[in-house]
Amino acid sequence: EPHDIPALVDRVEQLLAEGLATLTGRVMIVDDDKELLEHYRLVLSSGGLQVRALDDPSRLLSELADFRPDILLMDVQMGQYDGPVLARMLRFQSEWLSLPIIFFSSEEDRDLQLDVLARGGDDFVTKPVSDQFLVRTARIRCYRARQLDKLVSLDSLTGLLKHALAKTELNREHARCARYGHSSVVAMLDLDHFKQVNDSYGHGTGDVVIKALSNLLRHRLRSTDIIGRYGGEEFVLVMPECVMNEAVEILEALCQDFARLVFNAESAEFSVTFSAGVAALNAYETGEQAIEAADKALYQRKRAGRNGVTV
Ligand code: GH3
Ligand code: MG
Ligand code: MG
Ligand code: MG
Repeated sequence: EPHDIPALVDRVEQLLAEGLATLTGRVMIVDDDKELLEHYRLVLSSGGLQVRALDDPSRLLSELADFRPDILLMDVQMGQYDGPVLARMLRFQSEWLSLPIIFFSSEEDRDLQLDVLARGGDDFVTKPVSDQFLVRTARIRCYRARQLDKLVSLDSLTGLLKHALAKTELNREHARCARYGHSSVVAMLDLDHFKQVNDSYGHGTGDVVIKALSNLLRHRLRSTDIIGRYGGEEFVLVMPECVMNEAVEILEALCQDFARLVFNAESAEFSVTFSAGVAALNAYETGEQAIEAADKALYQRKRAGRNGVTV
C-alpha cells in the first residue's frame, strides 16, 4: 500500500538499520592539525569506517582520485589553504560536483558558517565534535551518499545498471578473473527486430517488452550476476564463476522462455525474441576486448537467424 505511512516508516527504519549495520563507508578527512587529525582518524576507523587522513591540502585532488571517498570532512582554516575555497574549486570539477563536504571549525559566527555553505560545503559541524557525533554523522552521510550514487547509476526504466556502471563492474570482474584465475562469462543481448515492434505497436509497448526481458533476467540469474542495460534494447551480462557451457545453457533456456511470453497491444497479440553473443572473460587482455568478442558473436548470431546464443 503506497500511502500507508506507518508501514513505509517501519520498512524504511528496517532498511536503514540493515544498511547502516553493513556499511563500510569511505571518509576522507583533511585538517592541518596533525594531532587532531590522528584523533579523528582513530575515532572514525574504530567506528567501522575506512579513513584516509590528509594534513597537506595541496595533495587534496590526487588523494581524492586515489581514495574515492563517499564523503569529505574538512577543516575551515588550514594555513595557506582555505577550506571553503577548496570546496568551491571541487564544485567546478565534474567528478567532485556532488561529493558531500562537511566542514568543521571552532568558528561560531553564523555569517561565516553561511559563507562556508555558499561556497560549496554541504554542512557545518562546530568543534569540538564528540566522538560519537563524528562517527554517526559520517556513517549516515556515507550511507546517503551511497544510496544517491546507486540511484543515479540505475536505469530508470528497468532498474538495471546503466552503461557506465555495468562497464566498471565488468572491468572489476575481469581484474578478479585475471588475479584468481576464475572463469567468468560476459554476454551481450539484443532484442530481435525490435524496430518492427516499435513501428507496429508503438514505443510504449516497446518499453513494456524491454521491461519484461529485464525482469526475466533479474529473476532468473544469480544475485551475483551483473546485469546492465547497455543501450536502448541491448543488455550486458557478467556471470562470475561460470563456465561457458553453463552460461550457454542458461542463456538458451532464457531465450526459449522469453520467446514464449505473449504481449498484448490493442487488438494484437505478439511475441519477441532476443539473440546473445558470449565470450569468456579470462580469454581476453581487457574487459573491453571481451565485450567486443561477445558483440561479434552476437552479430554472428543475428546473421545466423537470431533467437539463440553464439560463442
Ligand atoms: P536486430 O534484430 O538486427 O537487432 O533488429 P532491430 O530492429 O532490433 O535493430 P536494432 O537493434 O539496431 O534496433 C534498435 C531499435 O530499438 C531502434 C530503436 O527504435 C529501439 N529502441 C532503442 N531503445 C529503445 C527504448 O528505450 N524503448 C523502445 N521502445 N525502443 C527502443
Ligand atoms: Mg586548522
Ligand atoms: Mg540494438
Ligand atoms: Mg535489436
